[in-house]
Amino acid sequence: MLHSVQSSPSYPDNMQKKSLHDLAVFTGKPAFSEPLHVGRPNIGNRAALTRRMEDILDSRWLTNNGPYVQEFERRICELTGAAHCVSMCNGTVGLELVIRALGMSGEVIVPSFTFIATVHALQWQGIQPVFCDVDPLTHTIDPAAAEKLITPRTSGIIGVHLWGRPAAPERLADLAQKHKLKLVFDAAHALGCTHQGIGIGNFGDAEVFSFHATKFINSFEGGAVVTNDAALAGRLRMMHNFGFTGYDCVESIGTNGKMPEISAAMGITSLESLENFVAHNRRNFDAYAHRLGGLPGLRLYRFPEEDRYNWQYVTLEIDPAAALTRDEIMQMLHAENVLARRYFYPGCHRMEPYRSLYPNAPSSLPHTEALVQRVLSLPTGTAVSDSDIASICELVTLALNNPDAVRKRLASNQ
Ligand code: T4K
Repeated sequence: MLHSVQSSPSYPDNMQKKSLHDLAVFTGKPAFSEPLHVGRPNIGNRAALTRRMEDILDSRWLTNNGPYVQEFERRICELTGAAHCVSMCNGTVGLELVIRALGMSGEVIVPSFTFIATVHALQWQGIQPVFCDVDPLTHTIDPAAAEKLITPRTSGIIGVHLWGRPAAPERLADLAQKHKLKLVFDAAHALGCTHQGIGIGNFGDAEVFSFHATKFINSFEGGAVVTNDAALAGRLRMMHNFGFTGYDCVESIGTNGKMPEISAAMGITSLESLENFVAHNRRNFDAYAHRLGGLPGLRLYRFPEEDRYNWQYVTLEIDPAAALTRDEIMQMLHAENVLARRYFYPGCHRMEPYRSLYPNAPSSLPHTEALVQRVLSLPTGTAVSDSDIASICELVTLALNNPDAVRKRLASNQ
């Protein structure tokens, strides 16, 4: 049975969908009256945020390394265990600045199975991204494949902790050391995660977090570079403030990458609810695992139990030989107002300008090519309740039990 949604009054009672024709791709009403998104922001304690916003307005200190930014950076250091945090206006600028501050140039090895910002941050500064395949089990960069891509022009590697899964930090560090390369981790998904007990934020030369609205800890927009290298942190601090070192004194090229006070206030407020957000995400993950577990051809991307994760992405892998394809399941869910996402389809190498620059890339990325056809991110976060998940899973089950009819109907709807 499809339940009414207690936690979100905007969703009225969901219908019971007993038969195939109750599905919205046939003649049924959508199961959700409003779109259920992947990436609905988590909102912390509103009263605490409002108090902080009043304080910011009262103090008339709105940006430029104000007290809330300093507190936010302190709290990120406490959480990760890393020595330095330089907050940024977003994660993309954090990536661009750390790439520049480390002097990366020529070629940098990077997975294609990531959000486009990881790759754009290189190309934007005239650095050639060299696409590396991923491990099909972890979805993160394959260090053995990365080693084969090293040339005399290679200056660095960017690993991505996709879904919050650490991207082989030791193996990549060994590789970087052996070949004298810089190593950065795009940790946009991995705040609050650990690897062998060590907080993400402590690996490579630096790690970059995102606090975009859709991340489980958000600062509206925001990012941070975290590092144990004091000199690097100093350079980043200068570079994200136009290169200023004091009044009237510019010591390097720079830009405006600063996080404003309002974002830091939201970030601090979000951090205060971190444990609740993780617990909610974990419950959601378990609910999906319980309800989808037995369905043939479906597999939830899982994390090894020994470390800490934030569980902010629920990624379903749909075997191409399953009764319905990933895209058919997605279309069926979209008709029900469940806006599941194909993160990160079609792979950066198949988006411009990379598709034109590197037309042969697909042949060297077999695991990436396969994964982008089979993954589907499902709604989670505090805006998604257990009864929402029960409804989503019932929809998937109903469709998978009637694959031929659903496929035929989808084809005729096009
Ligand atoms: N590296 C990686 C690995 C990343 O995943 C990202 C960002 C970055 C780097 C760059 O960090 P930032 O520069 O962004 O700090 C979203 C986010 O925009 C993007 O930040 C994120 N990754 C990516 C995984 O997801 P889109 O284009 O898929 O969706 P978007 O932003 O339209 O939001 C998704 C859905 O969330 C919407 O359909 C509606 C809902 N939503 C969104 C916003 C912004 C809300 O309900 N409320 C909101 O305020 O990229």
